[in-house]
Amino acid sequence: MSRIITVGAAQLGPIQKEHTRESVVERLIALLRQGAAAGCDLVVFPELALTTFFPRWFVDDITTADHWYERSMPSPVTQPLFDTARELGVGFCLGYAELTDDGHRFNTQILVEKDGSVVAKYRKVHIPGHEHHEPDRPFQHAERYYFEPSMEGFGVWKAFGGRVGMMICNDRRWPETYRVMGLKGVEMILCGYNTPIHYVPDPSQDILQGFHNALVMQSGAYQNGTWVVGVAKGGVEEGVDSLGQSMIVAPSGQIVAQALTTDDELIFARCDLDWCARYKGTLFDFDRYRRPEVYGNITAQRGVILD
Ligand code: CDT
Repeated sequence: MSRIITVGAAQLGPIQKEHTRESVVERLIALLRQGAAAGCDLVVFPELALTTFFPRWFVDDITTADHWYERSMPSPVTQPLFDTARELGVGFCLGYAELTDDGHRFNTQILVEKDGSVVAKYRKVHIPGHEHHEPDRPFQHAERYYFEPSMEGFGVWKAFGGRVGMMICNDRRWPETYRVMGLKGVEMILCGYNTPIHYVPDPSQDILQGFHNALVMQSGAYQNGTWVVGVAKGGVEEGVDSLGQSMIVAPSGQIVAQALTTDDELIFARCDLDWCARYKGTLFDFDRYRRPEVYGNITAQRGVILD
């Protein structure tokens, strides 16, 4: 017996400031239809997939940025995506900026089943970048101004015949992200990202963006015996070049599919969830080999404490 999810990673090319939500939803629907034609059960879209990556601009009054956020999901503009999913019998995962009724702002991702119903919501935990305007930068990365970090942590949900978890962009660089989900038996982690190639605090990392992207997702997959689906919004958006290289990684840590462009592009793979057990039951048999009694620092402290 094998448990197969055919998953599509629906990479997006840039979304410019003047592009309407309606035009973006049309692009998402076109990718969803490609996914259906390829036999996908589930199609994964990037982080903040409905708009340009607006944290690259700072505004003094955050309410003037409210138009970048979604107040409901589905919304009138996104409803056609949900309707198409139900019509095609294909689920999806979508990242967007969320503004709650009580004024909280999250970087959010939802998992939608094949019948168009929302089965899970994840709000980004690791918020990178800066809180204040930094005028000397060529572009801002003010996620810490626009989003609060979620206190809900990392969920794993029974969906698509397996155990599915979610993370968003910078979360993928932190081993704790994968491990918390690994401890909940995750079999497939879905991750949207927007990664500028130019890393302003240390430009020597620019040429390593692709390497680091693969490194963290491949090691997270292998060390936790899980599939990882990483999906970019890539290309030159408002003058900022962003990494593509969307990929589907097996529990072995091997890349089984990778995007070739930085445009709208669907890649897909037939993912056998039972492959996870080969790693979870042997080298990474957590119950047998982990030593939580000596891992206390991991949850007890945030930064480095020197003796
Ligand atoms: N969106 C997001 O989290 N991007 C970060 C960029 C680096 S921090 C400025 C990332 O980890 O890819």
